[in-house]
This record gives sequence, structure tokens and C-alpha cells, in this order.
Amino acid sequence: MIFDILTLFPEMFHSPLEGSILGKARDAGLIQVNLVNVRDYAEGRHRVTDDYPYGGGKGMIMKPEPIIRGIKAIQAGNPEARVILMTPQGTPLRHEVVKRLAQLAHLILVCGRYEGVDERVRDVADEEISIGDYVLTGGELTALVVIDAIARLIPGVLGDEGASEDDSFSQGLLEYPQYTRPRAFEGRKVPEVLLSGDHQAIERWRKRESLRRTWERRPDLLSQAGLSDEDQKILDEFTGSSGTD
Ligand code: 4GX
Repeated sequence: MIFDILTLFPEMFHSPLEGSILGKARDAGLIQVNLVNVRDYAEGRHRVTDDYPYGGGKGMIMKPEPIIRGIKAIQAGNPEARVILMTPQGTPLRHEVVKRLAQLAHLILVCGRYEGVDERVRDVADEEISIGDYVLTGGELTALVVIDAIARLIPGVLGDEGASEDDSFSQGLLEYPQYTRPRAFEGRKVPEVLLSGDHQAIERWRKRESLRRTWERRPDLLSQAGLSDEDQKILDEFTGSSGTD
């Protein structure tokens, strides 16, 4: 998977992409990340990338030409690369979106700064992604989140083959509680069932705790989770519903 990042702040990507898992994935050639400075595509002695908004208003807007020239330069050799704009107005990033993007060979991630980008940049983007309903200082952290979430779905990146398949969200439910040694810490004990060696009982307990946690914290996920009749019965115990109405 190739990621081309268009940004005014390529340094922001250095440390996160050199870190353990993503650094190894790059060394192994499982992902490739190219940092492209938007300023390199700006013209004039001052290489200006922003300007005042037509119609007035506070703040500055990123000019269309440098970003679009940068996109076209990258696309010249890779016409099939998908252009994604990082913006609070985009499709909320969820596991399903990450899975879909992980199937693609080449993404161009466009990171805006200031109050935003000229609307004509939107017109050349294939899609827009948001990581949540809050405002960041730029799209760089969003691009890093997108790269990180996609990379761990690529076979080999987590080392253990298929390691990403049984974690939270791949099942549509929150993760069950996990424990490691010691068996007791400050009087708080590891649940007996996890020490029992009874793998079926452990699986049942984990499923039940996943359902409980999802019901308590993220009930919005339950309708999409594809629950079995068995799962539904367990849920009914938490809700106190008789299941007859
Ligand atoms: N999830 N921001 C982008 C500037 C901007 C605005 C509009 C393009 C169009 C954000 C988020 C986010 C702040 C990144 C505004 N660029 N990005 N930036 N939430 O808040 O993705």
C-alpha cells in the first residue's frame, strides 16, 4: 500500500512513522509513505499557500493551485490513486471504512490547515474523511490515524498473521476485559474462569462481557453487530427484557 501525503508540515509525520510497528512495516516494504510538501508546488519568491477568503471572514484559506498541482504530479505516474481530503465534514472513519480503504493500492491523503481549503480542492478529491466531531489544527493527525488503522489490517504488519481479525470492531462489539499476571493485584483478582483452562467457558465469558460492555458503553453498535439468537438472549438478561414483546 502506497500513501502519498500532501502537507505543509511533513516533519509531523517523522516520529510516528518511524515508530515500532509502522517503522517496521515500512522497512519490510508492506507500506510506503511519501511526504510531499505543498509549498514545493507554490509559485513566486514567497511560495505562498494561503490567502484571504472571498466574501470576507476570519482566518485564511489554502489556495487551490499548489494542492491541485501536487495531486496532479502524484497522479501523473499513478492515475488510479484515490484522493482523500481530511476534514471534519467527511465520512466518519469507522472500521468498515478502514477495511474498504485497506483494499486499495494507493491513497493520496490531503492535509488542510488554517480555516480550510478552497472548495475547488474538494472537487478533485474522491472522498473526504473525518476522525470525529471536534476541530484539529490541521489534517495531519487525521492522516496519521488513517495510515495507522489501515496498516494494521495489512497482512504481516502486526507480525502475527490475522492478529487484527479478532479485536474490537472486527466483530462489531467492544473488546472483553483482559488480564495478565499477577493473579491478584491490590486485592483485585483475575476472574476464575480465565484460570480454569476450560476454553469453551472462557469463550462464553468473553462473548458475554463483550456484549455487556457494548450494551453499557456503546449501545449504538448493537444494531449493526449481527447478533445470533444466543447473543440476543444474553443481552435480554442485561436489559431485563422478557423478549416476548
Ligand atoms: N477529522 N481538521 C482539517 C482544515 C480543513 C478544513 C476543511 C480541509 C477542509 C479534522 C477532523 C479536523 C480541522 C482537519 C480543519 N481542511 N480532520 N482542517 N475532525 O478537525 O479530520
